[in-house]
Amino acid sequence: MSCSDLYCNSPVRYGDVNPHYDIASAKRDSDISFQHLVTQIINQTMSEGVELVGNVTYIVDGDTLDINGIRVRLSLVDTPERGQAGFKEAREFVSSLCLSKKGELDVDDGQRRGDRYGREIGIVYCDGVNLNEKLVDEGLAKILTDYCDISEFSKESWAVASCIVIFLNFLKRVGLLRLVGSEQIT
Ligand SMILES: [Ca+2]
Repeated sequence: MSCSDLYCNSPVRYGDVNPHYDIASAKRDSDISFQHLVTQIINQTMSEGVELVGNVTYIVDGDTLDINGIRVRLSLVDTPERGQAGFKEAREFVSSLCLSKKGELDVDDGQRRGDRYGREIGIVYCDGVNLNEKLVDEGLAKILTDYCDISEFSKESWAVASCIVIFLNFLKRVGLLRLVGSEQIT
């Protein structure tokens, strides 16, 4: 956001709507077009995007890393734990893609309170590459379906196929879906 924008010196948090924002006076007092104003307001009220940008300082394992020393757990993906097959491969893949590079975190709005370890949860982009998606595409991670019902990212292309199965099974359990007879959807 440049300093020609209306919120430049505003205390308003990214993603909030400025309560002092007056469209009429702003339009009168500036040469910003009405369409520009509408676009700004829409952008301000949409789901928050990247909220943390920094250097990837440490790789814990395939699904956990530090950005500027802040521990981040990747949303919806699960890589092998230490001692399990695939642990080393996943960790090394994340190291090569992310370590000492630019890391951006889009916090999962559905898991904004973090997890029981106090970690932030979200999608991490390493030099612009969606790490969550990349791990799934490379076969290094599976979708952690436990959080499909609350995650902001359940409908992302890399997660939806696994998450939709959970959703359909839920509908079936509660009797709202009988399309597949008595067979379990897998
Ligand atoms: Ca978000």
